[in-house]
Amino acid sequence: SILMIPIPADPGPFPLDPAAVALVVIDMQRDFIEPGGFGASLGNDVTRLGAIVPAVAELIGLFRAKGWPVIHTRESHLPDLSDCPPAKRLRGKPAARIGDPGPMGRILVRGEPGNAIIDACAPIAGEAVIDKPGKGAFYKTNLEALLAQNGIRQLVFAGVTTEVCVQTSMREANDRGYDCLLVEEATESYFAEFKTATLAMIRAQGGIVGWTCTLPALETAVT
Ligand code: TIU
Repeated sequence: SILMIPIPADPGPFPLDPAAVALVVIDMQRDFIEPGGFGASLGNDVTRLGAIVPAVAELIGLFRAKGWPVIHTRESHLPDLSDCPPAKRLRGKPAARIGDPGPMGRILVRGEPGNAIIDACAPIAGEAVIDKPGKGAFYKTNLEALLAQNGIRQLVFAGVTTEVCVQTSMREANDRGYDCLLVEEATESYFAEFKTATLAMIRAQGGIVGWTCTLPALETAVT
């Protein structure tokens, strides 16, 4: 389209189409970012993730200012855990398993305090919130139908964690034909080296999964 905005990105310019782009903010929920949630129960140092909150909030603000759609996801399970495979609940040696009581309510259960998106990234009226039982945002959700209904063909990704729910969702989107762009400052992992590796593998081979860019590059290009 002649209205396409080239975003300086890797492995080359991302041809952003303002009429077909949406931001997908993955799992910026207390479960992963605050102590006492699912992320901490797995033995992770959750403080690393808090550092990206201002960048994610800024990115959300940019999309809102442009009038471009913002979609939020939450990883969660039904209170009866009927959507939680036993393999997921039983994996590893967590301090508390999915569904167990924790300081922010039952671990990774829909509607519990820990499942809420943190205030700085909270959805506003009109923004879709996708509850997902898996790591990928498309698995057992209505995301694909929602995107089709709104003519969205490009997805800008942010959120946590880079190599788990963000990368899985980006790969699911890539296989479905969406052009995907991951904003570097707006995603984080519990493992610094996994973030670095994920960014590298996404944009390798000519953008085998998609593109990566910096937040200032995106802001400057679209403002
Ligand atoms: N454990 C971990 O790194 N992530 C998750 O379990 N879920 C998301 O990435 N949201």
